[in-house]
Amino acid sequence: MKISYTIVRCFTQEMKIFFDENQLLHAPKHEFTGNGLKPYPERPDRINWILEAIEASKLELEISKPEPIDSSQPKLVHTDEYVNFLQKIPRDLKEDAPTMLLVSEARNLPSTFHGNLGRFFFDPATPITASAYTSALGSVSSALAATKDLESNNISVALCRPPGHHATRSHGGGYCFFNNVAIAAELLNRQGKTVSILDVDFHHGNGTQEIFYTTDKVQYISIHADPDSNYPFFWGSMKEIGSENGRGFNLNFPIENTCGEDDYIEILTKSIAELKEYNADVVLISMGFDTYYLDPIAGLNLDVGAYNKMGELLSDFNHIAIILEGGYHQNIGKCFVELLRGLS
Ligand code: Q9C
Ligand code: ZN
Repeated sequence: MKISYTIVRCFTQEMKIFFDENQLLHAPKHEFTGNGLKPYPERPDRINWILEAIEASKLELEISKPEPIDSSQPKLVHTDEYVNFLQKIPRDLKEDAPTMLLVSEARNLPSTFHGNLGRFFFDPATPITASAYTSALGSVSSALAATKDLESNNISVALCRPPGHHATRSHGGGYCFFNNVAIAAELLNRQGKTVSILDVDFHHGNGTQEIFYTTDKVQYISIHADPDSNYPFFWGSMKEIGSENGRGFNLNFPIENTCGEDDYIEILTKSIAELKEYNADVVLISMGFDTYYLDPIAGLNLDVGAYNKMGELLSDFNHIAIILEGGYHQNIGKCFVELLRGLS
């Protein structure tokens, strides 16, 4: 037991953080919120906040550029027509979002980009820019590089931005285009490995849940704010346990918005017991920091110390990759550093 603990520590020293500069290109200005336009919270600055905090910390970490990928990787989980649509975003597009969502069968398929947006997004609050495809592909490449790195290291990190866990097979939404964690899990499955995904973003990862709903090769566990009153509303209840072969391999833990750190850690501890029982070859963490108490769009009552505890609890696992999802306050840098300290 002592030995494996020492190994984890020693690998932590060589922990690699993957990030591609293309991920910074997608920078919409506004988000439609239902009661007006607000500044877009999912900003490129989020990555800089994290990198600056890592630099200021005394942690020895290596920032690495991932290998470039092409459209065949997102197509491992997304439909060809969705990926092709994003690949063909007009180069002169400034910023756009659907003004109508297709919810029943279309009798006319429009020829324009704007007209088609409503076919490929499930909310009007995910603005698209000319760089969305390039940035989303960069984000996937970071997730894939981090999972590949687990062949030689115990822990790795992918600074994914744009995030991914809301993206379904055929639709973007919730600031997400390609489901980074799902693409990584699918690739691992195809290599014969089982995967657990623990999603600790404030919001339920509806995309990830749906992609693996009928398989027992990926266990999906999510702790998130109760969808009865929080985005994404239509998914995330405890009743959603998976179906067919996947029955019992989907676990949702909805929590009250007022939930404090002790309650949160208790549910996290329960989730970790479930992960241990499933005993996957690889554990992927959909890591959201929008549970932080100052988060501008969400927020539970977690302070920086909670992320240190989270890291400590997760340091028990042998092949674990941290995949960034949400978190919109400047202090996500500090939260990230605490998570890494806990893991090491
Ligand atoms: N007033 C992620 O954290 N809008 N996506 C919520 C809140 C959408 C969040 C509005 C939130 C999506 C990855
Ligand atoms: Zn979120």
